[in-house]
Amino acid sequence: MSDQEDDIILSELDNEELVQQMFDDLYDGLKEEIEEGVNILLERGWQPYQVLTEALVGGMTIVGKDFRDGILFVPEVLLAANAMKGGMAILKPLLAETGAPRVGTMVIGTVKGDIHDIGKNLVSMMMEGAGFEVVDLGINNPVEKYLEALETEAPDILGMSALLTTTMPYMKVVIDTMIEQGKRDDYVVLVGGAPLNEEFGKAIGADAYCRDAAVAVETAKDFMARKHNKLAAG
Ligand code: B1M
Repeated sequence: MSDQEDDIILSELDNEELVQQMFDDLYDGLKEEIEEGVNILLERGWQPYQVLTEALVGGMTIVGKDFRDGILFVPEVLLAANAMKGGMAILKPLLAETGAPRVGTMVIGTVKGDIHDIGKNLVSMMMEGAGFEVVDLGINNPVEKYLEALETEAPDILGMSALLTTTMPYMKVVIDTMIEQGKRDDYVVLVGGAPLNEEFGKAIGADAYCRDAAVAVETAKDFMARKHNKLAAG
């Protein structure tokens, strides 16, 4: 059979088949196919938020699980995240118009003295994939930069990344400054990076250490659910 005969025409699939196909395409990091799938669903009258949650976030959840379980590795996840970003770029302006609910907002950055950003970028993409608004401060962030972003962006979560044993103590500088300024309890602080561990996270006063991007998403969702339950309980 030729390749052409194997080709799947996305527009000929019914909605359920198309969403399943988009899960596969996201898993395989096929950006153009994901963009096409998103456009087809929108043309069929799907709300942008439904496309985001059912097709993209649904697909990314599978990617996240297989990444956590060691079935997928960083390059594949970056490709999947890139495909997802393609779909999200189409939905972003439409979501802003329709005012779809966001899961929450996170400000994230790599700490001062550290220029590693691959892990942080992966966390950002996975968080966006899970419906969070992410404000990425980039690399080499001094405490002032974090505090300024907390002020201007008013996020639910502050995420910090460090890959060096020499830069990870800087996370404590940021948290201590937040305490000094009476702002610590206004945010959930999540930290991550290869040299960290749970004990370190506790010792510096973070709310949680996240081993990888999938754990970061699960932990962030968990904290948001607790926050909403607290608000609902008054
Ligand atoms: Co650097 N480097 N590096 N490096 N580098 C390491 C970290 C190192 C372990 C290599 C080694 O020696 N074996 C070592 C650190 C040793 C130590 O401190 N104990 C090291 C060193 C020494 C250095 C330099 C000092 C080298 C030199 O110049 N002499 C230098 C430092 C520069 C600086 O930052 N000031 C340096 C430079 C670089 C490059 C620029 C070449 C490049 C970075 C490119 C970039 O990021 N754009 C680089 C790289 C690529 C690495 C390794 C090989 C890979 C890091 C990576 O991207 N991993 C790394 C060795 C290693 O880790 N195996 C190494 C993949 C990434 C997906 O994983 O970042 O762990 P990771 O992120 C994970 C989790 O940790 C977690 O989720 C992510 C996804 O699952 N996570 C978070 C991360 N951040 C999070 C934040 C969260 C939540 C979860 O917030 C909520």
